[in-house]
Amino acid sequence: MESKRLAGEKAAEFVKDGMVVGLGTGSTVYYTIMKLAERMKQGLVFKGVPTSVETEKIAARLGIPLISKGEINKIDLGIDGADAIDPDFVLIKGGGGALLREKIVAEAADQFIVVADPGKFVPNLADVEIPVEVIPFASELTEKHLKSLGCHTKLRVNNNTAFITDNGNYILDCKFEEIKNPKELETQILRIPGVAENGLFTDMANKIITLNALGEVVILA
Ligand code: ABF
Repeated sequence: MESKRLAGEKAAEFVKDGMVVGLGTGSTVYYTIMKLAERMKQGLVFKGVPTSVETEKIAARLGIPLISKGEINKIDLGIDGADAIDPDFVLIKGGGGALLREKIVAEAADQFIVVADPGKFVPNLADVEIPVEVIPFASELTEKHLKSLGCHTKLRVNNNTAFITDNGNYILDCKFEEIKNPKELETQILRIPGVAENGLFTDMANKIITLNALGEVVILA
């Protein structure tokens, strides 16, 4: 989609020589990664930290140098997509199932830029399911606990079998009737034993790159 390409490519301009860059997952940040590979051929020097096996493969195919696991100490800039963005820039991520590594990278990055087509903006986060990554051990108990927070849960499936994340976990997509305080909800979900991470990203986005009604790229901060 053209809007994804424009937003994604714009973000690549923020990468400077010598940076360690968190490379997100999804169809918008794909264009950022492609643009970065192009800039690399023109002399840009940087290293990437991929947020998923999928992104790792794309980066490796493009010859982008990656920092190995166990050697990730500092991330200068993270760039990633989102499934939903509310008026306070709270994000819901994890539609692609990569939320755990995405949050580790977003949290660690000095700056975090979100690239999103205009369709990702929602007035109310409760309209969107929150993906929750749970470890398979006793996941029924974790699910029961999640339901006690007031949501409907749905085990994510792929080809009639449970979807397995890059970390060997399940995803429960959780639909709340209302979300009054996203920050508090993010913490409440995280406190449940068995939850590895959830897709609410509060207080993380420093910039959002998207398109306005005229189809022009805009940077919201
Ligand atoms: C990733 O990008 C995921 O969290 C999310 O599922 C996806 C966003 O979608 P898109 O493919 O439209 O960029 O960050």
